[in-house]
Amino acid sequence: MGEIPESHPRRSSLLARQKLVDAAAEGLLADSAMIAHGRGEAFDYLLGEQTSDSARSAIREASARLLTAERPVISVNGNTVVLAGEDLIRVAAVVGCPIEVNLYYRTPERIARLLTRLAEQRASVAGGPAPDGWSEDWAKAVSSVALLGDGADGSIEGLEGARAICCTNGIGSADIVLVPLEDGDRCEALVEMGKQVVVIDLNPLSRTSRMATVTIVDEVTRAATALVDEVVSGHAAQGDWDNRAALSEALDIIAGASAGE
Ligand code: PTJ
Repeated sequence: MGEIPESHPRRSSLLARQKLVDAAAEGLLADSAMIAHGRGEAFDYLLGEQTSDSARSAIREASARLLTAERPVISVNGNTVVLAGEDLIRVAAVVGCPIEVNLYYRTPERIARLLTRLAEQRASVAGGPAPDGWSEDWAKAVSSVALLGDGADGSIEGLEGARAICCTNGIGSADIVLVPLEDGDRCEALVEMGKQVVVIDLNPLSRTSRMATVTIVDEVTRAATALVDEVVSGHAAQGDWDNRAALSEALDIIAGASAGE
């Protein structure tokens, strides 16, 4: 793809697409990754391509829950590593939790390639600046982020086949899982196992969005960047979280967009 001018109105969208095109050529993505992304883009367009106040509240709630959990884990798939891997490594460094590569379309080759990509991202983040407000040894915190997914030895109850596979020292023993772009069945199975599930999904109507404990209706790249700020700030939870209300607020934004408000 040629240079995209800084002023191009769809610059960030075009850059994200190019990242996915390159990653697909490198064998990092599922065959249907572009379809999933396209569906996300359509919802993002209707949401105004910005983090809403309601999504910001969900990000704050997610942050508070991750920081107070005993065994938090961040679960990532192909699209997430490519679009938001570095910021999720920053989140993991601040929270002090592992990242597990856990795929819907699981193959050993993709697990290995995504773990390699995450290790490269971790090295780059460790060598870069600490987020504003962080005062401890940044390189040490980042280097301590464990990358799981290889040799997975556990399973998610209630699921069959490759989708059930997970790491016992990751998702298997987690009390809260942050899992962007998740599938509805797996989200439900994790909730059934008594875990809190925080999802990032642009579709407020998806089964995943409706099953999750906290749904961040936002684009994964933007949400991950905002989540870094939140975990560093360390705000407390806001009290009772009403996930249905958060989803209704997202639907109201979409309804307003289609009515030309
Ligand atoms: O890497 P794998 O094998 O785990 O496969 C990953 C995909 C995403 C291909 C797989 O999980 C899949 O098919 O997902 P779905 O069922 O199509 O769901 C994707 C959901 O994520 C949809 O509700 C989209 O609206 C949403 N979505 C897509 N892109 C983004 C997004 N949400 C936030 N940010 C995005 N960039």
